[in-house]
Amino acid sequence: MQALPRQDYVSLSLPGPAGGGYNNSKQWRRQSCWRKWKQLSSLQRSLILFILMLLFICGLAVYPTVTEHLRALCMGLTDGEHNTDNHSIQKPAIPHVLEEPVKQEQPLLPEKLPQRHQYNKRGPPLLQNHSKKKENSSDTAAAGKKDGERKREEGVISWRGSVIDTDQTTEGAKDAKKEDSAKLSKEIETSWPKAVQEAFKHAWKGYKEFSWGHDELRPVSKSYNEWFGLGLTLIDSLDTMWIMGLSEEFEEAKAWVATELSFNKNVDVNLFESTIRILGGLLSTYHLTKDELFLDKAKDIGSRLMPAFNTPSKIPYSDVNIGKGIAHPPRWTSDSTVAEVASIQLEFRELSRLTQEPQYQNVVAEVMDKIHKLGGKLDGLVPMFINTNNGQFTHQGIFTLGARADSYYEYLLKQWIQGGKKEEGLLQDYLQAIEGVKKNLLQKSSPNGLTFVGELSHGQFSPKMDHLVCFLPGTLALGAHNGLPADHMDLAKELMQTCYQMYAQMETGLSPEIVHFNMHQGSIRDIDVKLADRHNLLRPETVESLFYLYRLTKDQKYREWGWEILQSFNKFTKVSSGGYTSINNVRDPDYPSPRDKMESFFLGETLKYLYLLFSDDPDLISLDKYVFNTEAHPLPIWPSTE
Ligand code: DMJ
Repeated sequence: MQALPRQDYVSLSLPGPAGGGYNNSKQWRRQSCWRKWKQLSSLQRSLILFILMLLFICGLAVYPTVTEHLRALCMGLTDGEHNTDNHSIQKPAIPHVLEEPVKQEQPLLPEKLPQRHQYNKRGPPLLQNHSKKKENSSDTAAAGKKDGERKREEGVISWRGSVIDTDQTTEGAKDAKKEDSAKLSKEIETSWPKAVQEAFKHAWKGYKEFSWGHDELRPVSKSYNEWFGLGLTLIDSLDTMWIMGLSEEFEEAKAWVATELSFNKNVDVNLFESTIRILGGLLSTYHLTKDELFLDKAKDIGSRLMPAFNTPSKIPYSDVNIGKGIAHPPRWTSDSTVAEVASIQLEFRELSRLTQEPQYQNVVAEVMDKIHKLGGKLDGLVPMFINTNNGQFTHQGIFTLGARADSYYEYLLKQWIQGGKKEEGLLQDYLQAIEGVKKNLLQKSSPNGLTFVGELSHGQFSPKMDHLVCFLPGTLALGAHNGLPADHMDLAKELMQTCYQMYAQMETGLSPEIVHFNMHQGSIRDIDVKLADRHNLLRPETVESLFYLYRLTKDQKYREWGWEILQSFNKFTKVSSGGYTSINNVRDPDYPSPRDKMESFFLGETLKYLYLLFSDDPDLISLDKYVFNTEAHPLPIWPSTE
């Protein structure tokens, strides 16, 4: 086909008043305007100037709205290019495949919840504040509301119109609140866990129909994505189905594990991901079911991962070919990330305990021991990379609780708990790290003073926080429950509020991958989201922490927040033919732009934690008997006799 000549502009020739060209006409208009201006009285001139000033100020006030729209227009192009998980990049897909945002069956009327979850109020910052105030003054129904409920609504109102709790309740209001809470609790127990089961079944339907036995569902294109080729979603979901009592689904998945799952494959797998999802999933399913099938499979994959530790430093490589028994680092570096090498211990230690073969525990203990002794930390905080040849930290001076470091901190505490709280070194490293967080990374946002965990780069603080950091409130609460300082629980509650706001302040009610907090006085909102960070991958960290906070405080608000989040997932990520999809833009409820991928952790973690959050059976995976690995697979706390 012949290419058409490119035309970048259209030329117009405009006649001037005296037949002149464009330049003359412009000059003529300028002169005539000036003449007219001179003929005006000074009062008229002042009036015009005043109106112009007013227009200019109004223009500034709506500026965020304008930019939001422009950004939304660009989203499809830019966000699709950003992927933090190293999986294949999916093109943004058409939105009409998402479930129509009709009201789903809601066991609780939205009016009964504190007014935080009202999509029609979402909008640009200034409008929201404005509409909320107006609504408060004119809403006569509000006058009849119970004291406790009204007090809640009197909390600080964020720019999106959501309420940030302030604890100013009177005694009478507290009683009313208790009554409300008991009623709510009953309703929650009966219907909310069912709503999570329904969500799981819908996700499973898509997986079963379009990607059975493959790694991840692509719900929009009704196909699948292969990462390791090991049925990742199926394995990650096993214990969730068991916990939810979905026996039919569990049995068909078990049959697949028995007949189809083989690790004798010439594939490269990531050591960390396959340990937390596959080894962790199989071990926890074995514990819940006592079915030897899962232990046999766990031993098989565990032993195939061992070559990763054959490195000069004993710090493992990131990748292993489980068929050939050869491990290697990524092509571009000989570094591994600290989170990856220090978040495989719970699983390997448990494998040793079950098999009575010490080699699994030994290799991961050596990694912990090396990191424990390394220099280059800052008040217990670790850099993000470690070299597999010399065993030293690399890219030093950068500290985060987010990607590449997060679960190092989580596993310090959890190994200590798993082993019966005897391993002093782990505890000391954990306590020191939390002090390091307080000293170096903790700040408050403006205007509402949300506590957040930022990052440090060569002494320079950045108010950036990954959604991944939202594991921290749960971990801190778990530590406090196990006898660590009570102020860890205080911090857990503050950070929980922040993580909730990362959802509540977005137009879809879903958190972006990364947020930036405003710290300067006079900011109009606490949270900003950069264009490239607006995606939501159906991640679990916030609902994970909500589960811990609810279990350990019994404060009903954490369940309400979880319920809001579930509804937002249903509204903006549910695909009608089955499955849920990650999305590109949490700021655009009209075009969230599906990414066409359902991560295995949505079934393995997000829905499991939501179910446990709503279930009122404290023995359903008791926190005094089990410790969850970083992929939400519960492993037993070792009996004190061992
Ligand atoms: C999961 O695989 C694990 O929770 C991991 O620790 C972090 N990333 C995902 C979920 O976000």
